[in-house]
Amino acid sequence: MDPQKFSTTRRNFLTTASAGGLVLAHPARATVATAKAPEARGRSVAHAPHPALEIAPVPAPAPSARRPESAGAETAGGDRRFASDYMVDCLKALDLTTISEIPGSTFAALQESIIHAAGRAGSDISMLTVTHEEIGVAFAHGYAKASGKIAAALVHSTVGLQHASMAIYNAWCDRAPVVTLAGSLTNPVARDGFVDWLHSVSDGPGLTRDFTKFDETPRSLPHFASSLTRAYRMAATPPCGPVVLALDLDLQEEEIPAGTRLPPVAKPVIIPPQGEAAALLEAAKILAGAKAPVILVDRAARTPQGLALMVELAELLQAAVVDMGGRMNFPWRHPLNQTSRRGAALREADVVLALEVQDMAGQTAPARKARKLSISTYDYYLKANYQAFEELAQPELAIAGDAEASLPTLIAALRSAIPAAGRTAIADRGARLAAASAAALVASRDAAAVGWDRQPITTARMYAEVYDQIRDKDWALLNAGHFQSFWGPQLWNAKHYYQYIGDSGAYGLGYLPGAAVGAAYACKAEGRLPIVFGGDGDFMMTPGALWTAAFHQIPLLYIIHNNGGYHQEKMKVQLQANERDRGVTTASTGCVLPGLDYAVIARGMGVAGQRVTDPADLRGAIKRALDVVSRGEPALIDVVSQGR
Ligand SMILES: Cc1ncc(C[n+]2csc(CCOP(=O)(O)OP(=O)(O)O)c2C)c(N)n1
Repeated sequence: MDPQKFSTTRRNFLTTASAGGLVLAHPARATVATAKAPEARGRSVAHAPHPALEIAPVPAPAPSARRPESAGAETAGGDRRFASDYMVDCLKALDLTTISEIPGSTFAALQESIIHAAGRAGSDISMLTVTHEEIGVAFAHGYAKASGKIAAALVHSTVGLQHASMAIYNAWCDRAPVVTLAGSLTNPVARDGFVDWLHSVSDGPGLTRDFTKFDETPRSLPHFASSLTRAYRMAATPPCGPVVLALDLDLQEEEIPAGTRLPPVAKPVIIPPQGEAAALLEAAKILAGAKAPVILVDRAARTPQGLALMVELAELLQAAVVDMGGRMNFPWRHPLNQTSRRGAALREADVVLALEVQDMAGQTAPARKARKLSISTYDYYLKANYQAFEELAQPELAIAGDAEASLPTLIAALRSAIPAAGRTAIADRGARLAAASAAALVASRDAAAVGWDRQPITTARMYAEVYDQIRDKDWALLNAGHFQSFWGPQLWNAKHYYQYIGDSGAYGLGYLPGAAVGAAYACKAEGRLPIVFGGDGDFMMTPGALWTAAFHQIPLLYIIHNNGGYHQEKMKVQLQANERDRGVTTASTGCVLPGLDYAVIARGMGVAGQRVTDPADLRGAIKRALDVVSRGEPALIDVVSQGR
């Protein structure tokens, strides 16, 4: 980050914050004066204040008493070094330089060191303020998937980590590498008053241990260096996942005596585990002899190379590909992509190769007669308590290994396993699949046109209108579209790895706003146009994420799919009511969110917000929003739309 920008932004923020404080001070004073006096004396509010209840204005300090605003990074520190400065050096050595935070006293020393380091010339540290720890971790989650790099989330001990825990669980289920650094006050003697006790825990990461790959509470700086390196390596090694380190405030604050030698930290080389070679050879033989093979993929392509390998495998076999959408696994308009005719493709299958499919038993259920093979790291990842591992699947070959890392060996084996005589049949299969996917596209487009002019606006029109204006730009879609009937994969044409990042993992609402802003931050570095379609229910869990986008000037087009409530759950209550024959008219109770204006909420946070109710107004609103985004700022359109 530009150090000049960092300090300027902070200065601006301080100025704005104190101005806001003055504005707020007056209504607060009026409340005290009017709430008590009229009740006591039965007089009107306007003339009532009792002199004793008046709060005298605070006099402004004389100019000489004001601290110079520039006192900070440039002047602090001198030659003195503190443990938290070394911690920052370690973060830098591991490229953990994108950091989300909401302040907490338990990591104040580390925060100060980050500010100090970020303020130095040539620093590449970016610390972004978030408004909720759940947003901070979701930010790092989205950032990791969009950038291929790891971000750190700083959270306060106990209360911060508890807020963060839902987002850590999403990252766990989504196999996303996130490093959470939680403050900690493990030494009771060092606790400064009763709140410190409330915010202390003897084993902080125990809160999240069921859904992290690794955690530790380092006791010394050499221990910190090894903990952080191990945490990084564990997070980044497939199956990737979240890790938590608790950093004791005592340790952060220690001064490092001059001449102390501390261990250097180096970024580890990550080598993913490949499936066993003989088993991959066996899988290749089975696939080479298949009449109707289907490749079922979920979190299979971890990198752009993974996407290329997936295409190579599918084309070699001319196999149908059914993409569950955990990552950008396969180009959406590739003729072999059969995702929109998933059921039919699986019912026709005689062999299914599942690549990093979490719910293999459920997802392959339609392929009742098929031989089933899997390559996956999921068996390395299980924990006993959380049931994210899904129903037990028993494929004929369950190859434990990272699918992407195993593909080169599988592809090489397939090249020799496919008999020359079988090539024509394979080509014919490809032609049939191409015709089927072309027909599916026509069907999708026809379906999207249904109710085109209806109000509330259809979700299909929402996606189609946006795509119409961004198709030639370098766009990235940051949501999966589960709650909008998957119009993205049906109508849009994502072909690059970065154009789609998958979804939350645990279906824990509140993921998308933070993750979208984190992913958008990664897109900003690449000059890409990030777009997200998020539910109103999901948005209301973590709306403060928008403020981070506005404050840190992160361009993002946020479309709110405003169907007026928790439609997914409303349908379930309706179903219950139907089954019990009690009528569905009251089934909205508890499932609606009326009276919200997301454009106003957005504007209140500094984001250009518009509301659209008439489909004819969509085009203009999208154009105006894109103009804002092209200037480097976020924009939101609240689209009053159909349930799905
Ligand atoms: C943290 C959390 N709480 C509750 C739920 C249950 N839940 C699943 S979908 C849903 C409604 C989502 O509403 P919205 O984002 O507006 O999407 P819609 O269903 O309306 O399309 C709820 C409450 C959840 N998945 N996660």
